[in-house]
Order: sequence, then structure tokens, then C-alpha cells
Amino acid sequence: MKLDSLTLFHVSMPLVSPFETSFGRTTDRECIVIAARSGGLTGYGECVADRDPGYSYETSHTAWHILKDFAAPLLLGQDVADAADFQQRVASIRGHNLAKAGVEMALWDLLGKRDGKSLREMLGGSRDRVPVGVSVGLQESPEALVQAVGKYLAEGYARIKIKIKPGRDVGDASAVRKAFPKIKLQVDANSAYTLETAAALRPLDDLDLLLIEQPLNEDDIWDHAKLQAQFRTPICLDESIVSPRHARYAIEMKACQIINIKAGRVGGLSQAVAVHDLCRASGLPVWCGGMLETGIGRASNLALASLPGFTLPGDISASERYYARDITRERFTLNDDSTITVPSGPGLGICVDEAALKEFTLNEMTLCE
Ligand code: NPG
Repeated sequence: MKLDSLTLFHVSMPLVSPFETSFGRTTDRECIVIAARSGGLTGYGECVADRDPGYSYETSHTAWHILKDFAAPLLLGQDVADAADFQQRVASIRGHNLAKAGVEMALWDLLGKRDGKSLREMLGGSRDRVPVGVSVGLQESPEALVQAVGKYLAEGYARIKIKIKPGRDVGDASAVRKAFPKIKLQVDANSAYTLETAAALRPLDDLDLLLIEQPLNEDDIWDHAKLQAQFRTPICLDESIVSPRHARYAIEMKACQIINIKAGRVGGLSQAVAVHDLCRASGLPVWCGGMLETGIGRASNLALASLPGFTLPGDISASERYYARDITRERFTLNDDSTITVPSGPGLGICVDEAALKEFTLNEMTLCE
């Protein structure tokens, strides 16, 4: 498809409640919305780079720079056939996966709208609703955490993830396990430990957790292999898996037993599908991670999570868990069986609420050939 223009929207959206992880506290989620135009069609994508470089080295400002000064000149006026063609064209940009993935998403939306196919169909998804859970940020105390978890369980979420950090790990997880002995529970450290300090996590092995996510450095695979050898509970890698190649390294090194797939982190939906295929061939379960997406990225995550290897519930909660007002007309809701229905319309299957997008836009720029 010939790309006529790209419009970048630097967006900041207030969260319904602050979200705290081992790397910081967010009250307003930033991202870049990308509108790609081809002929009379507009495809939307979401670049999940945040304001601060806490999760990734990329930020909304570095992504803006990469998109404007490097990606757009490689793409505008060009006939971009598909995602593989897109990846080849941006291969000269080293790293900056979150930026690239935002444009790839917009391209999929365009292709789907052109061909009258949903993203789920195009990616090879096999389910029309996907199992989901909720990720609960660090709270003031273990008691407050138990209360927050109880609220989400009452809303119908059948899988809970809690954030941990040194000093707020075994105590928090034990309190939740004690209050809710039977629930599917997992923890996420967001790289807050070293191989040495992770010794404090040993008691987690007795809490019947689904997994322990990314305990060690964001660029580490080797030490995770050493740590996995010391734990019965599966280690799940998130930050460390930035490409299908890194997934292969982790599998070959036995650094984890589960992988969290985020299209942003691996540089696009096509790369996410490649990681999925590799894990499936190796018998590793995967699940879809979340980055507090708007309705645009949420639609993309739902389509991705409909692939058959996504056998664990994703961090894809209902819209109301994140935003009082979203930038899509659709609001995603939780079904009775802790699933969310995958959009079935062409492309992402969503309609952007232009007025809401305008309300949350800090800066906007259109790039043409
Ligand atoms: O439900 O979208 C969600 C949030 C899931 O915990 C979640 N995301 O480390 O995976 C993470 C974390 C995150 C949020 C990471 C925002 C980066 C930015």
C-alpha cells in the first residue's frame, strides 16, 4: 500500500487509579498514536513508549524522534506490501522496537481495512474470546493489596498478577495467597533483583504461583537460566525478549519456561507472531503482556492473544480498569468467564473517537512525502 502520510499524536491519558511498579508510579499514561493514510483509508497504531525510560530505554520523545526523522522518510510515498516488507524497510534503524511496532500496527489496520479482514484473521487467531487477568500495582500495604485483589476478583477476573520489588515481595505474595488460597496468582518484578538478591524470593516457590516474571536485569538471559535452575516455579521473561532470536536464546539456555509476548517490545505484530510460533514449536506456553494501552493497542493485543499458543491469561483487562474516557468508541468489557471478546471488524476493528483523541493530545504532526 502506498503510504501517503503519517500523523503522530503525542497523547497523555489519565488513569482511573495510579499504577505503581518497581520502576515507578504512573498517574497519566503517555503514548504515541499513529494515523497512517493510504488512498482514502486511515490505519491506526499505538506506540507504547511511556514518558519515562523505566520499562524500556525508549520514551514517547525518543519514539517521536525516531518516527519523524528516520522511519517516516523510509516509508512515505513508498509502496509497502506487508509487515515483512515494512520490517525490511526499517531494518536500518537499530533497536527502537516500540516505535517500529506502532507503525506496523497501523499498517495491519490499513491492510485489514483494504481487504475486509480482521487482524485476528490475518494473524491466524483461532479464538473469538481470550482469557484475561488483571495486573495489580504495588499498594501501600499488604492489607491494601489484598483489598485491591479482592475487588478485581469480585469483578470477575480469574487471574491476578501482583507487582513485587525488594522488601515488598514474599510478604505481599503470601498475604494474597493466604486470603485467596485457590486463585491463579503470578508475580512481576520488572528486573528489580540481581542473582544474589533474588535469593530472598525462594519462599515464593511454596506459594503455588503460575510464574515469576522478569526477576533479573532487563537485558539478561544467562543469569535467569541460573535462577530458573534454583526454582520449581516457572520463570517468565518479558523485558529480556526483544526479538525472536532472543526467545530462541532463552529457550536454548533454559532461562525460562514461559514467555510474555508484547508486540511493542519485539518490534511489531509480525515479530510477536514469530516469537509465538517459536515457543509453540518448543512447547513453551506464552501469554500477552500489556502496557496500559488505549483501545487501539488493546484491540491489537486481543487479536494477538487469539493465536493458539497463548494458553495463559493475558494482561488485557477491561477498558474501565484503565480509563474513564478512552480514545476508541468501543469499550472492552469482561465476559462472565474472565475473557474479553476479540474485535471482528476489518483491521483492528475499532473506531477512533476523534474528539477524545483531540482532548488527550499534547502535540500533533503530519508528515507527508
Ligand atoms: O494491564 O496493561 C496492563 C498492565 C500490565 O503490568 C502490566 N504492565 O511490566 O508488564 C509490565 C507493565 C507495564 C506497564 C510496563 C506500563 C510498561 C508500562
